[in-house]
Amino acid sequence: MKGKIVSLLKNNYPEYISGEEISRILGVSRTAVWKHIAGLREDGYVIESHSKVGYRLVSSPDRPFEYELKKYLRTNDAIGQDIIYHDTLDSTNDLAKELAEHGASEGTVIIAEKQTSGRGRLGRAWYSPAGEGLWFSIILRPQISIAEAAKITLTAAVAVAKAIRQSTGAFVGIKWPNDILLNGKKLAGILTEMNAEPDKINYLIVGIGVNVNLSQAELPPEINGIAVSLTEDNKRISRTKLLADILSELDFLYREFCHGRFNEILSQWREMSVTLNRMVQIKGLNYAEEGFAVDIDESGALLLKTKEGSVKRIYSGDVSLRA
Ligand code: BT5
Repeated sequence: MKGKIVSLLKNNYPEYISGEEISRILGVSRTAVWKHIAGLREDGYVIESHSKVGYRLVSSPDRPFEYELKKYLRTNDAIGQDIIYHDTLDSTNDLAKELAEHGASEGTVIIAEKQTSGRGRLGRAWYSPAGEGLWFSIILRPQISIAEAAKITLTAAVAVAKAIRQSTGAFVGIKWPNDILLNGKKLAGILTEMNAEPDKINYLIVGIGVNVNLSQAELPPEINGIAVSLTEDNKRISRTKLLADILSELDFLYREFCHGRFNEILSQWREMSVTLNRMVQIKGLNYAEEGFAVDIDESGALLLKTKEGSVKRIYSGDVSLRA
């Protein structure tokens, strides 16, 4: 209902629309209209009201509510059909898992304005303050084996990097396997988690965090030197529009993936990679390797040429780029 009221207000802008007319068009009582207007004001919409003429929208908050997001989405099928928005969540991946367990459909998107226990890989913390970033998860149910799951992370990385480049002009690159970098610092991260049986995946949760309007000064000391945001000054970027662009791109690429066109995605990944063709150091849970990053293979593994001259396939780990 809130979305319908916002639409009416926007369509009538700059004119006023009376409470009576809203209640007639939407088939609800005037008291209900009044309550929804009060709710919208709490959400950050600035709505003028005058007893004789009714309501007029003055400004909208940049918050990715379902009804704001859907106006920009260009997804045909799955992704973004169902959008669940919360002010605060522990982690969007956790709610996504819970919903996936209860049968939520493929493409359901869970968004939080703020996360209190946002997670990275291996239980690392992901800083997710209110109002300035995009913290969201997508439920996918691809018909693939566990071994192929890494391809989804690569697909998501291409979608995020492409959408950011196209929508903001920021020349971001992808660092294997899951980082989006801007000027050598981390702008976005992807956490893919899954529920699987030996021969099939039941569901995948792709969690994505993007720093959009965070100021460098407010980044906690432990990430101040390594993290970056798309904009830090007064020029704010619309999170709603950027999220819609990312979801639209992911929807397109995911369909390409499902139609067996992963090679095409892989070549886009290579084009945007900042990892390939240079010396890197890789740290895993119980190993460290240094070498030349030659390529990634079609399963998403990094091919590392070691000093000894052998080429090793690396399936997971943290990469540091060497000069
Ligand atoms: C990642 O892990 O990069 C995956 C991050 C995924 C976050 C999203 S937000 C929505 C969804 N819900 C969740 O709970 N998570 C996902 P990893 O490669 O392990 O990187 C984690 C490291 O990045 C941390 O140890 C910090 O050093 C750094 N870091 C933490 N917060 C950051 C931020 N906001 N921006 C940049 N770097 C950050």
